[in-house]
Amino acid sequence: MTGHEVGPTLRTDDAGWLLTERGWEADRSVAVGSNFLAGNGYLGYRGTTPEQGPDEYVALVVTDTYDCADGHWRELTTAPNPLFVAASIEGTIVAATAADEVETTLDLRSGTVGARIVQRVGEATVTIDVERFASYDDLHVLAQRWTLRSDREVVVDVDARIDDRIWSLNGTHLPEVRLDTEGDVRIATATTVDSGVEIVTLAHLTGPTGTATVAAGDELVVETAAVVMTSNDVDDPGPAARARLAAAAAAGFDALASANTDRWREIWETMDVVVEGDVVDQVGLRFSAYHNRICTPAHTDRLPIGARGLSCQAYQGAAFWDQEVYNLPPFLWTEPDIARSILVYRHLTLDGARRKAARLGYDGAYFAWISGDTGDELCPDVFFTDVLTGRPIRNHFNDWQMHVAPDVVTLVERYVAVTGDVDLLVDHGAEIAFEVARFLHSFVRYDEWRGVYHCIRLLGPDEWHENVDDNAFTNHQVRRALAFAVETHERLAADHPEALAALADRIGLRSDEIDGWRRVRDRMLLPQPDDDTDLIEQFAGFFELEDVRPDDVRARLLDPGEYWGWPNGVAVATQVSKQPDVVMLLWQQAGAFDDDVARANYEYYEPRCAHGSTLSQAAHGMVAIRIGDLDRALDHFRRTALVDLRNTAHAVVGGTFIGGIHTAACGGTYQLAINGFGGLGV
Ligand code: IFM
Repeated sequence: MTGHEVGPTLRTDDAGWLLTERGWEADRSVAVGSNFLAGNGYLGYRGTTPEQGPDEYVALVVTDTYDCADGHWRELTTAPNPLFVAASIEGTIVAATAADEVETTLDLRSGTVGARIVQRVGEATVTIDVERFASYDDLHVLAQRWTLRSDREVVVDVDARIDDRIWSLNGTHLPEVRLDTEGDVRIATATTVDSGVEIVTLAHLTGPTGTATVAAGDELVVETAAVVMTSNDVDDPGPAARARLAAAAAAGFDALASANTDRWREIWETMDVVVEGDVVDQVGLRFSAYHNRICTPAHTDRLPIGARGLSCQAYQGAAFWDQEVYNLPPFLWTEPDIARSILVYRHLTLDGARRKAARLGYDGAYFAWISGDTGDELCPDVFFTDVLTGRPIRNHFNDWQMHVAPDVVTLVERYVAVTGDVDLLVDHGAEIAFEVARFLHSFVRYDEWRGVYHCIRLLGPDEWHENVDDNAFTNHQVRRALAFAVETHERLAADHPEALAALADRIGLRSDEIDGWRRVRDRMLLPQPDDDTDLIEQFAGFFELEDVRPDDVRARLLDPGEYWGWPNGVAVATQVSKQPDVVMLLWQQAGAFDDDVARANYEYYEPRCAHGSTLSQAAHGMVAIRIGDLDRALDHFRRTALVDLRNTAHAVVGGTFIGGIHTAACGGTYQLAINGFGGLGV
């Protein structure tokens, strides 16, 4: 196999643009389908081959189709598959799972996914080549060209249609799929079971279906132009989708491909970062940039970036803090309008955050840990199962992991600082900052004895330690968000008094509230480096926990699938963290601590971190760069850039499927390249 080795079955070309996966292994199919995703922020089509189905995790994930089925979680819906094409010869299906050779490719320059299947059928050697992309020129369009050749004459049964067998993670969202045919157009119409979103999937097929004789050396070509539209796009998606399909079909595959390539060329003009050195680093970086772009619904400010993008339904197609801390910052430098629309999304979903705050007894807006189209909390009470007892584990991600609220405010602050876009602050950011400040003010607890405010009973970034007090990262972020809210109030009072008055009127903001924010800002307990060791304690009492390393606690597992965290996991009574926490603080608030503090804490906490989240390596890499440890920084970069390509994250934890593209790792990789090695700063 030519090219440079990325993984045992994966290569890249000399230029670092093309990825090639050899073979089809059932145990890599979750990862390969995600890695070779064709997408455009509106839809994602997994990197499977055209004859495959639910067993191989074929999925067309469509944004803005949140639905709750069979009493499970609210998640995005997977649509009927318009790109299904299967060939049988003498009763034998030509299929990746049965082939002698299979190759899947991704050309990152144009987001074009390719596949080659070579299979001996009787005396003949049959080759199928596939090219497919999700158009950036028309986000509703998918196009595929399927070409069959044989070295001997064969009689082929071609089955090309919309496949209504749908892989869905949590229940059946489309219980009835109506299939119709109008001339060359196949139509699938279905409505989500709970949310009532109508999804129309159309396929225009060019080429033979049924039985065809292919002479040796001849080609049999099936081209599919497909369109997906939903009733969240337009009131009546059927006619709108037909009009788009007519245009796409008239243009044909080559014209659609060249329009898509043109759009990608424009994107890469600003997004590409050239690595002088290792081509595997280069392709890892481009792969990350590609996925960070296609997971982002840049066409709208109504929708979030999912933690797994549109690569599957895991994590419900919804945003975590990952969105602001990992996915958004790259766009500050490349396409600031996209960064802006992500923040506008948070503004538009403030009501959901207000509902969460009110439900839990707080003021203001408490952003959801898992946030979909409305901003209401999507995170279920139970995420994992105790594999030893079979009992559900009640985690408190949804009610205690409150740093997400100040984290969003931090990005409003950074966005305005980098872009100078004060309009965003006036029209959207101020309301976010004020409502979060209200929430924080109602969340903190005053200790009269010491004269300080505490944050108690929460989760910091390290999710294995729940129910902790005064988490250093959180307390510092809370203070920063309050300071920003106060500054924003002062700035608007000075420069935009009318806008401030209108906003204050609308949200009923009183001047004594600002005094309250100032008071908490000035008296917030802020864990500081120890005078002797420079160490910052992760949370109150952390240093009293057992001081062991990840390998020590791993050795205590009774079952490899055990959940390590709260309440009874092996890490809970130890200093072993799932992911960076103090190190996260040193990244996000780099200016607040000097290099000696950064070094001491990196050296202490990194060996105690299990890197049990794909968010982990990028944060460590950023701090390693800061302290000048470039070797370790490069190691962190490679681990984050290649986590999906090498499939080194666990696909199932505590009984929960969490496969898909780790989009935070993608954004983190890009930040390591430009903010870290590239020197642009945090
Ligand atoms: O937001 C993260 C969290 O920090 C760790 N678990 C996965 C989430 C989604 O990526």
